Amino acid sequence: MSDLTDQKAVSLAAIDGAETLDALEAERVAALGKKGWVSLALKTLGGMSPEERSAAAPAIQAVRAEVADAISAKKDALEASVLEAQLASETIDLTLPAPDQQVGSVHPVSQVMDELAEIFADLGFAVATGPEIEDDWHNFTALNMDESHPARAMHDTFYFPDAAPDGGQMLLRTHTSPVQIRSMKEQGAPIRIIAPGRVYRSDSDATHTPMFHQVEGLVIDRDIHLGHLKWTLETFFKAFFEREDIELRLRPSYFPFTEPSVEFDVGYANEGDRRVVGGHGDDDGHDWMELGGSGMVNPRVLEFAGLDPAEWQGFAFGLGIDRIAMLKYGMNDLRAFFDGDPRWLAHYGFSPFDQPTLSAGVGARP
Ligand code: FA5
Repeated sequence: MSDLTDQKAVSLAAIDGAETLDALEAERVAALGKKGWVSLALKTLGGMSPEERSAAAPAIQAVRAEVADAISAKKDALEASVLEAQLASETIDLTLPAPDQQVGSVHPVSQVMDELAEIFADLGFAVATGPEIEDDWHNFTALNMDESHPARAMHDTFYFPDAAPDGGQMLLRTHTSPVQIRSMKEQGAPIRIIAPGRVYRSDSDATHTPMFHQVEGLVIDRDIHLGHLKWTLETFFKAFFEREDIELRLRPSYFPFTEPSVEFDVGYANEGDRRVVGGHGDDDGHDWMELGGSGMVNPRVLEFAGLDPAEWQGFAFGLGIDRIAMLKYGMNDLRAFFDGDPRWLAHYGFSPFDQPTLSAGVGARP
């Protein structure tokens, strides 16, 4: 028994002197492990008579409990000192600026699409979509441009070798106007939609790119006239540019799918190399910029789309989204929009957290 007392004293001293968790673990194995001295002492109980065992067991169990308690207390103390050392060495300076976080930015075209959807939603317009790979019939024929129509030449585009379901050609759509046909065929009348999206033409200079964006507008009802068109466009541009002094000029024009047809221009001032929207285009230092085409939907188009022109009429418009983005946010070369240069996007992009809302003003603050 005195052996046990000696071993206990040695072991408790070693536990107390352990400087690391590893050293403490070694002491635990030496005492309480399978071949540790406490375990061996417990094994000797097996060879004793019941009387001897009940006399010896309490002392051995007491030693075991004392050693186990000492190990657990030392473990807590060592862990606490490790934590303290860590806290002392890893100080946090709360006065330092926060590290830069890489947040992506919203492309101006996406931003402007969100802005216009917000404004037109307020005017009661739903958003419609159509395929970018379109068939000849929806892109041209149903819009009153038959195969020999010269207006097709102005929409030179990219054709696919595969035939369309009706035997015609498949092509990259040249405008968003085919969505007019698809929406009228699907929904019938009355109808009030906008259709923003990508369109393609073989065009390339500072104000024309082979891929660009348009938004189509279509209103079909029983008593719609050009006055509604002008009010809708003017109301839209005032909300979009967040200015009351927007002057819109409607110019007679020609589109096969509208009759009468008008192009609409907006007045702007040249300030340095920037064009600032607002004012009358004929005033000093001002000019007009064409933003899109429009008109009353041609009765032949209504017939192609399955509507009776004796009952229904309406207006349609199409405008260049990239153009109005340039005008609102001050870019001067359209080609840079689609170069994919991250520096351009860092400069002109918008915060993804800046959602356009009518109540806060639809415009993003770069
Ligand atoms: C059309 O595409 C007609 N579908 C618009 C329309 C719709 C008229 C409904 C009547 C009724 P246009 O080809 O003019 O029209 O193009 C409309 C606008 O798209 C132009 O005013 C211009 O803002 C923009 N646009 C045209 N070509 C390009 C291009 N290559 N790059 C960038 N923007 C372009």
